[in-house]
Amino acid sequence: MRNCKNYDSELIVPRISVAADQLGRNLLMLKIMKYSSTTIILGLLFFSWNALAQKTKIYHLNVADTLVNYTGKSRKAIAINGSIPGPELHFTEGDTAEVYVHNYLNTETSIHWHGLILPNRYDGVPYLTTTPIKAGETKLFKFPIVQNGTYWYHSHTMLQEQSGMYGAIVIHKRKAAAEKEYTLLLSDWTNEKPSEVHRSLHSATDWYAIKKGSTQDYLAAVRQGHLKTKLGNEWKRMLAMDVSDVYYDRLFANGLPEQHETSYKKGDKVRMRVVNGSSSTYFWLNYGGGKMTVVASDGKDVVPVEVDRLIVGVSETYDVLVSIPDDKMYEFRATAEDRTRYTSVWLGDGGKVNAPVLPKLKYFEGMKMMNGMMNMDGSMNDMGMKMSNQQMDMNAVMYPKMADTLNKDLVTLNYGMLRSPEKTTLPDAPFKELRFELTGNMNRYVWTINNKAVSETDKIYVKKGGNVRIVLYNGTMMRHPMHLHGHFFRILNGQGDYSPLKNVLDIMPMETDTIEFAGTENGDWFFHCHILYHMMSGMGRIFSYENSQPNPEIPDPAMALKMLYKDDRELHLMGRTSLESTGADGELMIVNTRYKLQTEFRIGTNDMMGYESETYIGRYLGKMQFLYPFIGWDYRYRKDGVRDTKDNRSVFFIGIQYTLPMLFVADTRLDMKGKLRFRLGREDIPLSSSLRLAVMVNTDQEYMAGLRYIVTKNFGISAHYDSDMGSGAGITLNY
Ligand SMILES: [Cu+2]
Repeated sequence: MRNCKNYDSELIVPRISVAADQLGRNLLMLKIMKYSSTTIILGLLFFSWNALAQKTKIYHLNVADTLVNYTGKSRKAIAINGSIPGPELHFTEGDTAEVYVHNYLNTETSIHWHGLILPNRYDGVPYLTTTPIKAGETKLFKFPIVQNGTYWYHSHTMLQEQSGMYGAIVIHKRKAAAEKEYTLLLSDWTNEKPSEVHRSLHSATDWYAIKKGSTQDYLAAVRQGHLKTKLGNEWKRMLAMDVSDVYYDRLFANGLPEQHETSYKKGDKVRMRVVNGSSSTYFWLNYGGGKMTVVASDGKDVVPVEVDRLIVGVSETYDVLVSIPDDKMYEFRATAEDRTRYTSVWLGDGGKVNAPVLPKLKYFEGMKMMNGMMNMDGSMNDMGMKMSNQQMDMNAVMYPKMADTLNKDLVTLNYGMLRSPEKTTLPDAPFKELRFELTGNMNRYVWTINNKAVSETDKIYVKKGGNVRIVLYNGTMMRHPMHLHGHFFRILNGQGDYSPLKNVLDIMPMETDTIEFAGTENGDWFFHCHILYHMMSGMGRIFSYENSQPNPEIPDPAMALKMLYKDDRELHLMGRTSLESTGADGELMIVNTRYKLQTEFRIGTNDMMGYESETYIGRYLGKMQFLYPFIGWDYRYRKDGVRDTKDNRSVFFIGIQYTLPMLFVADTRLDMKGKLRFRLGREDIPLSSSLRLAVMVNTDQEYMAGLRYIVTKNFGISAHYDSDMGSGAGITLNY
């Protein structure tokens, strides 16, 4: 397994090849022009200019399964040309890219060229713009390179990106001053299967928070003097707030936790081309050798701005200049926003100079601020509505060092500081105006726009020659890096005619941001959150140009759309069972964006020996999904029981569940015999990092209290007291 930069692809074919027909044409032109020496010189100039300007650059990308071992455990991954990340692709503006993607996987794949302006059919979103590359197939992507800057490529199929299928793209300017540069592709790695990560996020486990030490439990609240904050938070029906969803085992700089580039000397200036190729990790960048000068974002130049730190959203790219002040080794550090890990590149040679360490987050401070901004219905109050362009980092209350007067002068980049060196005003054309509220529900891991997943909406039609303006409001508690394919948009950030151009907008919780772009293309283009698990949950929209030419890659558009909709229609399975001295109980659930099918069972082992089961299906309603009406079937048998009482019954029922303040669920149900039952309960009250309390009481005068100590993701020790079965202890398994 090789890491770091890898040029295998270029060993297979010549790195540069002037197209044969082009060469022929130039020679012919020379023959015609041989009559005067001036013409010959002009002809030669034309020849060389032409050859220079129209290089066809060929790459071969071999996508194949591989085994990696980053943590002492062997794991499956996907490599391109044998490496993770894949090879760094270099082009010069004006080249023609000719990339052959060979799929050696036994499943289909795709490659999306993130940030590149190219014909729709090569954009690489499977089924939407490009036919997926079937197992064993090769696909040619051939398109002109019409821009310069730092970009990247990655699979757009399912969760393949998380398995390592990404690489950097560097497009050089035609006339670029010589400079030292280093491409830094950041990524995240989990030892779990990406599909298991996705499933876990949709099941009601907070295992990743336990691993990260961010459960924000009651014990921690009491210890840190924040019991009132915690109670206020649960009163408003919020779960623990976190800045990231997934626990990662490693973070990588070009495929390794640490890189060294010792060739730089005192006085050197280096352009760091930073690509955030992670699936769901935001990175803070800081540097041990002084200030960083931001000179480009998402491939587009910006007026240089000096900062001490900046955050790179998932899928964003930034070019920053750093200098090597002495004959030492300086740390360029990328720290996960949740601060659980970091990865570094050491620049220069000599004694080590560390970048500043970012201390742990003070979650309860963030929670307190969130409490102040949240209404009871899960919406945000006026306090938050005025924020935009990363200018007020509400997470800053969680940064311990920000409180220090010593650090007051630290300059943190925000979007308001990005200014295009050239005017970016749009053509004089009518605007189509859209309002997107980013919506989501952390409890059920549902991520949507205007409370609708991709599969619940139609394409949004836009006119070629017209402009599109989108006002986005983030009503969720997480940031979302919203990416538009095939276009650059301007962020209206107060820079007027010089508003910066980007293809990713990182929008923080409660912010309102406005972007706009010119309708210059054809076909269908995806706009989505680039956090992989948010995208797969449906947080996106499709822009479709009216009267587009048919896309030869998509012969059956209706079927293709169905395939695309499959992503967020996925069903997730989860289950839990407790095996205790008094009996066994458990539940099995199948869920998707709106529906839940659940079955619960209890089997007793004592004198009250009997069993019961409840199976029901329902649909979650409303943006926050606090309401859940359902229909179901209740079966209960007790050896000594009397028929048609609470002890022996077999009935259909209808009911409704409602999530109350403090996250208690009120359950009211009416069975076909006219009996009304009411139940109040809550599972998973986080007493400490690993200890959970469950309580339940109902109108049949049954009650229950249980404790569960979480040992591993799938295993816990549990004990409970139950009005029917008495007290028992045992183990709990969950899936
Ligand atoms: Cu998102």
